[in-house]
Amino acid sequence: MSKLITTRRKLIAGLGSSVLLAGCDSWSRSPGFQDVLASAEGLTRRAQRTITNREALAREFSAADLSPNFRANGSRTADSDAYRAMLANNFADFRLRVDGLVSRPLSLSLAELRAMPRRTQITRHDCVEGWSAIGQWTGVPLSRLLDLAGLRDSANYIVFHCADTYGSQGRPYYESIDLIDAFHPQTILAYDMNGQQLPERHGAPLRARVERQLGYKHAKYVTRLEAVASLDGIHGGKGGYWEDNGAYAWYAGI
Ligand SMILES: Nc1nc2c(c(=O)[nH]1)N[C@H]1C(S)=C(S)[C@@H](COP(=O)(O)O)O[C@H]1N2
Ligand SMILES: [Mo]
Repeated sequence: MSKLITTRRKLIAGLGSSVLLAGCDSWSRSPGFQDVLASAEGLTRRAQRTITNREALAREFSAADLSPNFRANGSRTADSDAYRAMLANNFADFRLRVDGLVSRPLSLSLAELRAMPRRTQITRHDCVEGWSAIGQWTGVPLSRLLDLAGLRDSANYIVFHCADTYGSQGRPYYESIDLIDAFHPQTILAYDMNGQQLPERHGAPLRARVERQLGYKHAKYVTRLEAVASLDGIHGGKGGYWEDNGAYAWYAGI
C-alpha cells in the first residue's frame, strides 16, 4: 500500500516537472517571447533564467595558468588539540561525518574518500577582498557523498562544519550552500591541491570548492557535512561565519 502511494507520488512529481519543462520550452520558442522579456513582466522570467544559469560551469583553466603563489587567507591552521593530533598523524584518524537529514549517516576516512569517484578542475578563486588565484583541485563531488548518504526530501541546505575558529571571539568557521550548488558538478570536497596533498594553510585535509561563488564560501578544514531544512538553528542563523558577522551576504555568486 505505502509502496503504491510512493510510486504514485513519484509519478505525479515526474509528470509535473516534464509538463512544466515542456510548457516552458514551447513558451520560450513562441514569437512573443522577446517582447515579454522586454516588458516589466519579463523581469521575473529573466530572474528565473538567471537561476537556471546557476547550473553552468565556472571557467576551467590549463596547467600553464596555475598561479605560482596561491595566497592563503583567513585561518591558516585549525588550532585545537584534536586537529594538531590528526595533523601529526597525517590525518590517519580523520573522519568526515555526513549527517542531519540523510537516511544513512556516514563517517568516512580519507582513504575511503580517495577511493570514491573523483574530479579534478583548474579554477580561479576570487576572494571578496579583491585578489584571485588559479589552482588545481581534486576531490569527491559533493553530489556523490549526498547520494551515498541518501539525502532526504526535506533537506534544503548543506552546512560545512569546520575544525577552526576565527576572529577575536574565536567563533567556529562554518558555511552553507543550497542544493543547486551542492549538486553542481564542480562542487567538490578537495583533498589535493596542484597535485599534492592539500596543505595545512589551505584547509587540510579536506576543503570545499564551490566554484560559482566567492572565496569565503569555500570552507577549509571541513569535518562534518550537515543536511538541514533551514539555517535558523545553526550558529547565528545566517548560514555562515561572515554572514552571522553581518559582513558578507549568504549568496556570493560569481
Ligand atoms: N574554515 C575556514 N574556511 C575558510 C576561511 C577560514 O578562515 N576558515 N576563509 C575563507 C576565505 S575568506 C577565503 S578567500 C578562502 C581562502 O582559501 P585559501 O586559504 O586556500 O586561499 O577560504 C575560505 N574558507
Ligand atoms: Mo576571502
